[in-house]
Amino acid sequence: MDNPLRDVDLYALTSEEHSLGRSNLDVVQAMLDAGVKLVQYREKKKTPVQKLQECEIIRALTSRYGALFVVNDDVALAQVVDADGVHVGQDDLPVPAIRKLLGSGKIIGLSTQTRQEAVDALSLGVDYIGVGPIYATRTKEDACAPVGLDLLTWVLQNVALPVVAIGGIKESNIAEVVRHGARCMAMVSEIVSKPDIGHQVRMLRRIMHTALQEAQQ
Ligand code: TZP
Ligand code: MG
Repeated sequence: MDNPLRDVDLYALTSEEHSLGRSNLDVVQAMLDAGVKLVQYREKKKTPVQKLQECEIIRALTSRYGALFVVNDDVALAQVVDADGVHVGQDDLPVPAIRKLLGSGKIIGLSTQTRQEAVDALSLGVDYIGVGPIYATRTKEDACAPVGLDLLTWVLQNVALPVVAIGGIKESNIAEVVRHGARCMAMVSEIVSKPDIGHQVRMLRRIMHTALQEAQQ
């Protein structure tokens, strides 16, 4: 498939426990209103029925806004709500099995933490890879130590797959991540934990674009 991240600068994830008391649905609505083009549903603490109900609504919302919808971890959930794809980690169902279930028309994203994992992703047939955590993060409970910007640069130069940088990315370090080659960045707390999500999304995207223009001069 074409690069699914082609039009995605800011890759936005949900996390209700970090959302200042707001629901995932309210947060996603605000993200979409502000121009987010990809939402990943990442929710570790709800029941299957709650997740299904939320994902059905988020599927409808993202379709209305022309945004992509990716479900974290749960392939069956992605299938049943007709999400655009799934994002999985190294310990989830293996990518070839997921491809068998979803077929070629859906997006499969895979988290990678090492050069080897990123290289191996090529032959697995994923559509994009996550690289991170770039910086320290407290959002993911089992996050490994930061992999750093050097891994990001290496992967961008050596692995022919679309890349999303993730982990500890914030207003204050976006420009640095852009200078290391990233064109797509995933954020959780820097979006969902801010009082005005619309304002925050617009500000983060503006900083990305300014940094990109400077990097290209
Ligand atoms: N995978 C690697 S780091 C991370 C995930 C899901 C969490 C990123 O959260 P934040 O708040 O943007 O650091
Ligand atoms: Mg996972």
